[in-house]
Amino acid sequence: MNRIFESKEEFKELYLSSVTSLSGKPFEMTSDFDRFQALVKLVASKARSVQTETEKRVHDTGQKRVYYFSIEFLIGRLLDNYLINFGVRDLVAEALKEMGSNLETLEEYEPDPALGNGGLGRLAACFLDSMAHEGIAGYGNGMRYRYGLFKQEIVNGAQHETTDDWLVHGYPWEVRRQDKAVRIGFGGHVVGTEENGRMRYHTEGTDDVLAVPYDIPVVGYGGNTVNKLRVWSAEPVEEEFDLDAFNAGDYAKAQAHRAEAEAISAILYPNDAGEHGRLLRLKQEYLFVAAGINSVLDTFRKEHGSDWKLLPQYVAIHTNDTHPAMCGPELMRVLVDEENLEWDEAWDITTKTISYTNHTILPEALEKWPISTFSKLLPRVYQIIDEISRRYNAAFDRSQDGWQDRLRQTAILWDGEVRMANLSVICSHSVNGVAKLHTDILERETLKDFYALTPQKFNNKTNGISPRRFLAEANPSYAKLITEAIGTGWLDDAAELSKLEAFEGDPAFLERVGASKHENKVRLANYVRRECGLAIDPNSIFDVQVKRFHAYKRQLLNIFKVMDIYNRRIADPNFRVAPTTFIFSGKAASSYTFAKETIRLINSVANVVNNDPRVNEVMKVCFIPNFRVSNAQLIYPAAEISEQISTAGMEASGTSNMKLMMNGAITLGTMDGANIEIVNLAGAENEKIFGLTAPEVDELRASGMHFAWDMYNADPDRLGRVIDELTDDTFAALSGNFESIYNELMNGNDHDLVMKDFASYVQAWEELTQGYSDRMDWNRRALHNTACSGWFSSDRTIREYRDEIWGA
Ligand code: GLS
Repeated sequence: MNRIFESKEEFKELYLSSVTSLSGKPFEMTSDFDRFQALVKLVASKARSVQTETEKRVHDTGQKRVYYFSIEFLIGRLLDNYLINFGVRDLVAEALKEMGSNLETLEEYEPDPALGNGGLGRLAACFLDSMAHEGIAGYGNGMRYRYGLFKQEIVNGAQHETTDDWLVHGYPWEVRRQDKAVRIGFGGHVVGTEENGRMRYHTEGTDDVLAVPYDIPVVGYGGNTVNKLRVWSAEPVEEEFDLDAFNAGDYAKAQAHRAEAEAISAILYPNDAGEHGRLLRLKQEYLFVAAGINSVLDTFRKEHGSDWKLLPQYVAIHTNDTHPAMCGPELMRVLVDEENLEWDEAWDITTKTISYTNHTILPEALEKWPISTFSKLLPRVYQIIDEISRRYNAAFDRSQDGWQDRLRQTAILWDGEVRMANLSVICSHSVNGVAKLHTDILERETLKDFYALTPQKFNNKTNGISPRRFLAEANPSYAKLITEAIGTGWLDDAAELSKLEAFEGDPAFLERVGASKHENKVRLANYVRRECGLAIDPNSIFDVQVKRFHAYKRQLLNIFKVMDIYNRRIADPNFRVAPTTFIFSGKAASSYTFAKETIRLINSVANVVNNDPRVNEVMKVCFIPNFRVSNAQLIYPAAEISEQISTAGMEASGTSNMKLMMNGAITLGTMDGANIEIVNLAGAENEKIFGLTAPEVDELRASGMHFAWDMYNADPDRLGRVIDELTDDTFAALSGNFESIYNELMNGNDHDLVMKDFASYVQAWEELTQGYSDRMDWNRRALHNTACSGWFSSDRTIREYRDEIWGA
């Protein structure tokens, strides 16, 4: 462990000087905010010294550099994480206490940068953590949005979005690198000139903006590697302040030029399943791709000169979903237009350097852009895409039956659109899915024609999570217990968590597992009281579904279960229910009506249930607003049931399933995404599986059968009742009833199979919760889940990427 402070005394001395020099006040007069700022500055400066050493090591050994391009990074708060990774958390906490401060209080001042929507963005952050831990020279490349994902407030049960002004007090971890700014051109027209018998192209008349990088340190556990995340901000190339307009009182016009440039990095699009046809989104994508490629090549040139053949040997560029799909054409553009390489050589270099991960099979998330928009905004990049497409089509194997259809499915340009997923596959040497089932579906369905053409490109990399953040940091009481039992090795190698299996028969230890869970439930209950003014009982089961709201994730199924249990308990006070708190959290894309109505339904049910003394002994419903990394870290450790109930085949992987498993929750889920791997590792007897399987879902959908009304009629007392309650006034008091959900289900023929899976789901829940009375056995299953969760460490995932894709 490379500790940044040898002793409390050393820390105190450095810290005192940091506080006073930064605030300009005597220590006693400084505020908690001053102290927080100074602490971050101190840790950041230590991190930068290690970064310098890392950089030297990478340079001297000629280590391959991996660049992870992602339009989202959900990094969460960094301070606690970095103190843990540098091995000084306890030392710093004690020293601060002796100096009259509380570490946790100071940590609350850190913004939680919401530069991502959900799983995809958080995965990117876990990967940065693991790359640094594994000693990989791995760098994030993304966007620095002025405003994060909206702040979610609940008003009369409904989601309201307000601005997330996360930079309002500045961001103490970042360093602006004006010297590394890159000029990015949009629009204009392509000009070709002949040079030594060969055409060379450049673009004239572009509208330029400046991409300015900000670097954030990424500290790996063990403290030996500090990498960086580089995020780009858009600014005007030069200040064009219109003084005349200003003097005439037209302040908006005076600043119009700046505002237009800054708009490109103003916001994160609040959707994790595509937001298409928006010119600004395309500009964002090109900005971070072009600026990123420029900075990658700049570093390469300094180390290896212009011997571009060596690029794939020293550089890997990974594209996280299709958002950075322009990496291929942009790299081609630079190599051909600026570095004067022949097309074939440039193509060989490009495809050996780039790899691609697909994160979803939802058709609406496979990005497509109208050719007319694309070619106007990025004329030269479009020409290159057109040439890639022409060559792809020309070389297409026409000897096989059905080649026309295969070509149509895999073409880049089709129907007036640029298909970014196909572009990504064609420009990459590797294409992976994020869980076994997902990769199978890509190979068999979504990308089957590519798989038939180039099966060797395809591989699976099941997602993972950082055990430092989601166990050590989020769950200190459990982490302490684990370390007492098996030592600290699990922080380095999460596979060591399997040593906990030896304690599954130890009643005293299981007692302590339960006590730690209870402590976390109390902590969450306190948060809920503060945030929502709701009292929840830490002695009840905490049943948790936290994730983005989406029809396929079926929060609707979960709340139907709650409605059903409520109805049955009211009808029969002797109906036995294990006392449970049903906890939901998550945001819905601001334009996604169905998802937002589901949130409103949950809050409307909560409003009724929580105020009905007839059921309050046994149930409460709790919606925690504004789900984000920081409150997620309070929720996962408190969970006992992990709701992973997506329609089978739809959730590519899921990662909250892994976070909850590691924290000792039992999965109540369908055979979908990484749930399948959870069951394989921990055994079906330690989880609770229900519902249709992916092949059954396919079959049902393919049959075109209409069953919604049959289901409704077949179960009038329970399912039928729940459906009726969408449109009567049972849950309408808060802000009206739920006609649109009703219509979606009954007229849309239950597309997500909520009604089909309802009976088996509720039954599974009842069976699972009946087991809660045998607390010893419950705790054993919880511990077993933790013991089997080590494989889901993102360290394991990253080692697979390193060995099988990046060759780093
Ligand atoms: C997602 C998937 O929906 C998740 O299942 C997956 O775990 C995550 C990371 O691979 O990627 N795809 C997406 O567009 N948003 C996601 O969270």
